[in-house]
Amino acid sequence: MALLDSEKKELIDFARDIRKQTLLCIGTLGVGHIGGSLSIADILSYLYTKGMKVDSNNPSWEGRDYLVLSKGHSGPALYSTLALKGFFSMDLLSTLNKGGTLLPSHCDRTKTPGIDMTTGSLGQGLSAASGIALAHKLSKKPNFVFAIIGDGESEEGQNWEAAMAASHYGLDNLIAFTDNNKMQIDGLTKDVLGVEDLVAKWKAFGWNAVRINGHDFDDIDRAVTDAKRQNGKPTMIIADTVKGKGGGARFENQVSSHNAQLTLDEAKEIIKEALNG
Ligand SMILES: Cc1ncc(C[n+]2csc(CCOP(=O)(O)OP(=O)(O)O)c2C)c(N)n1
Ligand SMILES: [Mg+2]
Repeated sequence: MALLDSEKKELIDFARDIRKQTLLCIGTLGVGHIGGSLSIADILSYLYTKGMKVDSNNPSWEGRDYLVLSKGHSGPALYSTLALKGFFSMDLLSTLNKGGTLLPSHCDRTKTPGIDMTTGSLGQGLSAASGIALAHKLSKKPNFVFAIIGDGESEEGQNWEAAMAASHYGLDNLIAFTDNNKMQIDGLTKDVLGVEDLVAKWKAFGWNAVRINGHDFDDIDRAVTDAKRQNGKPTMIIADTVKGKGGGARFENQVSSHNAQLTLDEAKEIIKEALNG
């Protein structure tokens, strides 16, 4: 069933709030991974509003769905999502990556309520997500495990070992996204080490694979709904996204947005101009 207009409005508003808080917390610190955080804001908005079963009052609830943010450098977007949903106080966002913080620049499951896996060393998250999914399958538990990897991250060979294992074990409770923003730390992915055709590659590894617009909530909803109905196959959703989406001309579709300097005043200016306040 298609999304209702009211649901879509909620998702759009929440994604804008995620982008706002991401810019504010990185602006407070002065530097951070802006591009890859802003590109997943719509996916996070969907997952934490509709896609995943979670309980902000009980982040380690056993019945929850899991998220492994394998591209752990995008932590600021996930922290903003979790704070806005009440997993922890909004005040914590201004402590991003400062001494003693619960919000390190890359995700750490031992520090932050709602973070399911420690990530940041690219290439490992899909293996962790596969392990969590296999454990739940063996225990006949209904939880879904979500993962988000980067297009540049897809160059890491360990992803393809995870791909084989997840398909071998028939992990239909594993739903992964590739945040396909076509850029990585120091260039265009196609120039550094091309990874396409991603849909053909994941299908060849035995996965259900589909390509969507990662900023279109109908597309995201259809792909996740279909993934949850799969029988015997994990799903990879190749989400075409724009790096730095919502960050204005300075950050949108710019390789230099990957890890960039930003003052709090500049963040507020971008929020006014690119995100309508
Ligand atoms: C194993 C490993 N090598 C290098 C890095 C440094 N690094 C951090 S982000 C990044 C680029 C990743 O590109 P992509 O996966 O496309 O991320 P996004 O565009 O979403 O930011 C690199 C090389 C790392 N974190 N881990
Ligand atoms: Mg990328």
